[in-house]
Amino acid sequence: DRLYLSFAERAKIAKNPIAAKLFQIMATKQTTLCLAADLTDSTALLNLAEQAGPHICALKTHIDIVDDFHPNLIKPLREIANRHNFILFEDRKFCDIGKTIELQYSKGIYKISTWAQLVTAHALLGKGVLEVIKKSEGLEKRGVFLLAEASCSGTLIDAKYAKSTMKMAEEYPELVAGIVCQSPMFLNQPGLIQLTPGVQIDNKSDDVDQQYNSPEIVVTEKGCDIAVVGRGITKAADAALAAEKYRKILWDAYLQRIKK
Ligand code: BMP
Repeated sequence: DRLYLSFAERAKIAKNPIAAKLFQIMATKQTTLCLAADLTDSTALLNLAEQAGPHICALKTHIDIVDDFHPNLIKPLREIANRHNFILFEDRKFCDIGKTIELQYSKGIYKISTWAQLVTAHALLGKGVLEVIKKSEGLEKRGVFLLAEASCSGTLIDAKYAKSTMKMAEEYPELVAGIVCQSPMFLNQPGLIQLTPGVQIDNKSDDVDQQYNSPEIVVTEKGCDIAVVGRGITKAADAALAAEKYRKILWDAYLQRIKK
Protein backbone atom coordinates (compact mmCIF):
# COMPACT_ATOMS: atom_id res chain seq x y z
CA ASP A 1 0.00 0.00 0.00
CA ARG A 2 1.66 3.25 -1.16
CA LEU A 3 0.31 5.27 1.77
CA TYR A 4 2.77 3.60 4.15
CA LEU A 5 5.83 3.69 1.91
CA SER A 6 8.42 6.46 2.08
CA PHE A 7 9.05 8.64 -0.95
CA ALA A 8 12.68 7.44 -1.00
CA GLU A 9 11.41 3.88 -1.43
CA ARG A 10 8.86 4.89 -4.04
CA ALA A 11 11.56 6.71 -6.05
CA LYS A 12 13.05 3.28 -6.79
CA ILE A 13 9.69 1.89 -7.93
CA ALA A 14 8.56 4.71 -10.23
CA LYS A 15 8.75 3.81 -13.92
CA ASN A 16 8.42 7.36 -15.21
CA PRO A 17 11.73 9.26 -14.86
CA ILE A 18 10.11 12.53 -13.77
CA ALA A 19 8.04 10.73 -11.12
CA ALA A 20 11.28 9.18 -9.83
CA LYS A 21 12.91 12.62 -9.82
CA LEU A 22 9.95 14.13 -7.99
CA PHE A 23 10.08 11.43 -5.31
CA GLN A 24 13.80 12.17 -4.84
CA ILE A 25 13.19 15.90 -4.58
CA MET A 26 10.34 15.33 -2.13
CA ALA A 27 12.54 13.13 0.06
CA THR A 28 15.59 15.41 0.01
CA LYS A 29 13.85 18.81 0.25
CA GLN A 30 11.22 17.37 2.59
CA THR A 31 8.38 18.92 0.66
CA THR A 32 5.23 17.63 -1.00
CA LEU A 33 4.07 21.10 -1.90
CA CYS A 34 3.26 22.01 -5.51
CA LEU A 35 2.63 25.70 -5.92
CA ALA A 36 -0.14 26.69 -8.35
CA ALA A 37 1.51 29.87 -9.61
CA ASP A 38 -1.60 31.32 -11.19
CA LEU A 39 -0.33 34.84 -11.74
CA THR A 40 -0.92 36.93 -14.86
CA ASP A 41 2.25 39.05 -14.73
CA SER A 42 5.52 37.45 -15.78
CA THR A 43 7.73 39.42 -13.36
CA ALA A 44 5.41 38.54 -10.49
CA LEU A 45 5.54 34.91 -11.60
CA LEU A 46 9.36 34.89 -11.54
CA ASN A 47 9.43 36.62 -8.14
CA LEU A 48 6.98 34.08 -6.74
CA ALA A 49 9.02 31.17 -8.11
CA GLU A 50 12.14 32.64 -6.50
CA GLN A 51 10.44 33.18 -3.12
CA ALA A 52 8.65 29.84 -2.93
CA GLY A 53 11.45 27.87 -4.65
CA PRO A 54 13.13 26.52 -1.47
CA HIS A 55 9.80 25.15 -0.16
CA ILE A 56 8.29 23.38 -3.20
CA CYS A 57 8.84 20.23 -5.25
CA ALA A 58 6.98 21.54 -8.31
CA LEU A 59 5.72 24.80 -9.77
CA LYS A 60 2.45 24.39 -11.62
CA THR A 61 1.69 26.99 -14.26
CA HIS A 62 -1.19 27.99 -16.49
CA ILE A 63 1.17 29.67 -18.90
CA ASP A 64 -1.69 30.90 -21.11
CA ILE A 65 -2.95 33.30 -18.40
CA VAL A 66 0.25 35.39 -18.42
CA ASP A 67 -0.77 38.74 -19.95
CA ASP A 68 2.73 39.78 -20.97
CA PHE A 69 4.01 36.34 -21.98
CA HIS A 70 7.17 36.38 -24.07
CA PRO A 71 9.29 33.31 -24.85
CA ASN A 72 12.11 35.01 -22.89
CA LEU A 73 10.19 34.20 -19.69
CA ILE A 74 11.11 30.53 -19.96
CA LYS A 75 14.88 30.83 -19.55
CA PRO A 76 14.85 32.55 -16.12
CA LEU A 77 12.00 30.30 -15.01
CA ARG A 78 14.09 27.22 -15.84
CA GLU A 79 17.11 28.76 -14.14
CA ILE A 80 15.14 29.31 -10.92
CA ALA A 81 13.74 25.76 -11.11
CA ASN A 82 17.24 24.30 -11.55
CA ARG A 83 18.74 26.37 -8.76
CA HIS A 84 16.00 25.54 -6.25
CA ASN A 85 15.57 21.97 -7.52
CA PHE A 86 11.89 21.87 -8.43
CA ILE A 87 9.97 20.59 -11.45
CA LEU A 88 8.18 22.80 -13.99
CA PHE A 89 4.65 21.56 -14.49
CA GLU A 90 2.30 23.05 -17.09
CA ASP A 91 -1.32 22.36 -16.20
CA ARG A 92 -2.50 22.37 -19.83
CA LYS A 93 -5.17 19.67 -19.37
CA PHE A 94 -4.83 18.50 -22.97
CA CYS A 95 -8.12 17.25 -24.36
CA ASP A 96 -8.42 16.84 -28.14
CA ILE A 97 -7.55 14.48 -30.98
CA GLY A 98 -3.93 13.36 -30.93
CA LYS A 99 -2.82 15.46 -33.89
CA THR A 100 -4.10 18.69 -32.35
CA ILE A 101 -2.49 17.90 -29.00
CA GLU A 102 0.81 17.26 -30.77
CA LEU A 103 0.63 20.83 -32.12
CA GLN A 104 -0.58 22.34 -28.83
CA TYR A 105 2.22 20.57 -26.95
CA SER A 106 5.12 21.61 -29.20
CA LYS A 107 4.08 24.61 -31.29
CA GLY A 108 2.59 28.09 -30.84
CA ILE A 109 4.21 30.68 -28.62
CA TYR A 110 4.41 28.47 -25.51
CA LYS A 111 6.31 25.44 -26.92
CA ILE A 112 5.36 23.53 -23.78
CA SER A 113 7.30 20.40 -24.77
CA THR A 114 10.60 22.31 -24.61
CA TRP A 115 10.39 23.31 -20.94
CA ALA A 116 7.60 21.61 -18.97
CA GLN A 117 8.84 18.31 -17.56
CA LEU A 118 5.27 17.58 -16.50
CA VAL A 119 1.91 18.30 -18.10
CA THR A 120 -1.67 17.38 -17.26
CA ALA A 121 -4.12 15.71 -19.63
CA HIS A 122 -7.71 14.53 -19.74
CA ALA A 123 -8.37 10.89 -20.56
CA LEU A 124 -11.78 11.79 -22.03
CA LEU A 125 -10.83 11.46 -25.70
CA GLY A 126 -8.79 8.29 -25.31
CA LYS A 127 -5.13 7.34 -25.40
CA GLY A 128 -4.16 9.47 -28.42
CA VAL A 129 -3.05 12.15 -25.96
CA LEU A 130 -0.51 9.79 -24.37
CA GLU A 131 0.66 8.47 -27.73
CA VAL A 132 1.53 11.94 -29.03
CA ILE A 133 3.04 13.30 -25.80
CA LYS A 134 5.26 10.21 -25.76
CA LYS A 135 6.56 10.85 -29.28
CA SER A 136 6.59 14.65 -29.69
CA GLU A 137 9.73 16.77 -30.01
CA GLY A 138 11.02 18.50 -26.88
CA LEU A 139 12.54 17.46 -23.57
CA GLU A 140 13.92 13.94 -23.51
CA LYS A 141 12.36 13.11 -20.14
CA ARG A 142 8.71 13.96 -19.58
CA GLY A 143 5.73 12.88 -17.54
CA VAL A 144 1.96 13.19 -17.65
CA PHE A 145 -0.59 13.48 -14.88
CA LEU A 146 -4.04 12.24 -15.94
CA LEU A 147 -7.03 13.93 -14.33
CA ALA A 148 -9.31 11.31 -12.78
CA GLU A 149 -11.29 13.44 -10.31
CA ALA A 150 -11.83 17.18 -9.94
CA SER A 151 -11.97 19.36 -6.86
CA CYS A 152 -14.81 21.60 -8.05
CA SER A 153 -18.49 21.24 -7.32
CA GLY A 154 -20.62 20.19 -10.26
CA THR A 155 -17.98 18.09 -12.00
CA LEU A 156 -19.47 15.63 -14.52
CA ILE A 157 -16.78 13.04 -13.73
CA ASP A 158 -18.22 9.88 -12.15
CA ALA A 159 -16.65 6.79 -10.58
CA LYS A 160 -16.72 4.84 -13.85
CA TYR A 161 -14.82 7.58 -15.67
CA ALA A 162 -12.26 7.79 -12.88
CA LYS A 163 -11.72 4.03 -13.08
CA SER A 164 -11.31 4.12 -16.86
CA THR A 165 -8.74 6.90 -16.46
CA MET A 166 -6.78 4.70 -14.03
CA LYS A 167 -6.86 1.89 -16.58
CA MET A 168 -5.45 4.17 -19.25
CA ALA A 169 -2.68 5.29 -16.88
CA GLU A 170 -1.71 1.68 -16.24
CA GLU A 171 -1.20 1.11 -19.97
CA TYR A 172 1.53 3.80 -20.07
CA PRO A 173 3.67 3.24 -16.98
CA GLU A 174 6.77 4.82 -18.57
CA LEU A 175 4.94 8.04 -19.41
CA VAL A 176 2.34 8.54 -16.69
CA ALA A 177 3.84 10.06 -13.54
CA GLY A 178 0.61 10.11 -11.59
CA ILE A 179 -3.05 10.94 -11.22
CA VAL A 180 -4.83 14.16 -10.32
CA CYS A 181 -7.58 13.10 -7.93
CA GLN A 182 -9.33 13.72 -4.63
CA SER A 183 -9.38 10.24 -3.07
CA PRO A 184 -6.97 7.32 -2.52
CA MET A 185 -7.73 5.61 -5.84
CA PHE A 186 -4.64 3.53 -6.56
CA LEU A 187 -3.17 2.12 -3.39
CA ASN A 188 -1.41 -0.79 -5.09
CA GLN A 189 0.68 1.33 -7.52
CA PRO A 190 3.32 3.01 -5.34
CA GLY A 191 5.25 4.20 -8.41
CA LEU A 192 2.44 6.60 -9.30
CA ILE A 193 1.97 9.94 -7.55
CA GLN A 194 -1.38 11.23 -6.29
CA LEU A 195 -1.62 14.97 -6.97
CA THR A 196 -4.44 16.66 -5.10
CA PRO A 197 -5.56 20.26 -5.73
CA GLY A 198 -8.20 22.09 -3.73
CA VAL A 199 -6.05 22.57 -0.63
CA GLN A 200 -6.27 25.57 1.66
CA ILE A 201 -6.17 26.31 5.37
CA ASP A 202 -8.30 29.44 5.58
CA ASN A 203 -11.22 28.79 3.20
CA LYS A 204 -13.63 25.94 2.39
CA SER A 205 -14.46 27.31 -1.07
CA ASP A 206 -13.92 30.25 -3.43
CA ASP A 207 -16.62 32.46 -4.98
CA VAL A 208 -17.11 30.14 -7.98
CA ASP A 209 -16.89 26.32 -7.74
CA GLN A 210 -13.60 25.47 -6.05
CA GLN A 211 -13.84 23.33 -2.89
CA TYR A 212 -11.00 23.08 -0.38
CA ASN A 213 -9.80 20.52 2.11
CA SER A 214 -7.16 21.20 4.75
CA PRO A 215 -3.58 20.02 4.14
CA GLU A 216 -3.79 17.51 7.03
CA ILE A 217 -7.01 15.95 5.74
CA VAL A 218 -5.84 15.51 2.14
CA VAL A 219 -2.68 13.71 3.26
CA THR A 220 -4.05 11.56 6.07
CA GLU A 221 -7.56 10.81 4.72
CA LYS A 222 -7.60 11.45 0.96
CA GLY A 223 -4.35 9.75 -0.09
CA CYS A 224 -2.63 12.89 -1.34
CA ASP A 225 1.11 12.61 -2.09
CA ILE A 226 1.66 16.05 -3.63
CA ALA A 227 -0.71 18.84 -2.62
CA VAL A 228 -1.43 21.71 -5.00
CA VAL A 229 -1.82 25.05 -3.25
CA GLY A 230 -2.53 28.22 -5.20
CA ARG A 231 -4.32 31.13 -3.60
CA GLY A 232 -3.52 29.89 -0.09
CA ILE A 233 0.02 31.05 -0.94
CA THR A 234 -0.32 33.56 -3.78
CA LYS A 235 -2.82 35.73 -1.87
CA ALA A 236 -0.86 35.62 1.38
CA ALA A 237 0.96 38.76 2.49
CA ASP A 238 4.27 36.85 2.47
CA ALA A 239 4.35 34.06 -0.12
CA ALA A 240 7.61 32.52 1.14
CA LEU A 241 6.28 32.36 4.70
CA ALA A 242 2.97 30.86 3.56
CA ALA A 243 4.75 28.29 1.37
CA GLU A 244 6.94 27.21 4.28
CA LYS A 245 3.84 26.95 6.50
CA TYR A 246 2.05 24.66 4.03
CA ARG A 247 5.24 22.66 3.43
CA LYS A 248 5.64 21.93 7.11
CA ILE A 249 2.02 20.95 7.74
CA LEU A 250 2.01 18.68 4.68
CA TRP A 251 5.35 17.10 5.56
CA ASP A 252 4.38 16.42 9.17
CA ALA A 253 1.13 14.80 7.97
CA TYR A 254 3.14 12.58 5.59
CA LEU A 255 5.48 11.54 8.42
CA GLN A 256 2.44 10.67 10.53
CA ARG A 257 0.99 8.65 7.66
CA ILE A 258 4.04 6.48 6.98
CA LYS A 259 4.51 5.81 10.70
CA LYS A 260 1.28 3.79 10.88
P1 BMP B 1 -6.25 27.35 -5.84
O1 BMP B 1 -5.48 26.64 -4.72
O2 BMP B 1 -5.91 28.80 -5.93
O3 BMP B 1 -7.72 27.08 -5.80
O4 BMP B 1 -5.69 26.74 -7.22
C1 BMP B 1 -5.93 25.43 -7.60
C2 BMP B 1 -5.17 25.07 -8.85
O5 BMP B 1 -5.34 23.68 -9.12
C3 BMP B 1 -5.62 25.81 -10.12
O6 BMP B 1 -4.47 26.07 -10.90
C4 BMP B 1 -6.53 24.81 -10.82
O7 BMP B 1 -6.47 24.94 -12.23
C5 BMP B 1 -5.95 23.47 -10.40
N1 BMP B 1 -6.94 22.37 -10.28
C6 BMP B 1 -7.99 22.41 -9.36
O8 BMP B 1 -8.15 23.37 -8.63
N2 BMP B 1 -8.85 21.34 -9.27
C7 BMP B 1 -8.74 20.23 -10.05
O9 BMP B 1 -9.53 19.31 -9.91
C8 BMP B 1 -7.69 20.19 -10.98
C9 BMP B 1 -6.79 21.25 -11.08
O10 BMP B 1 -5.79 21.20 -11.93
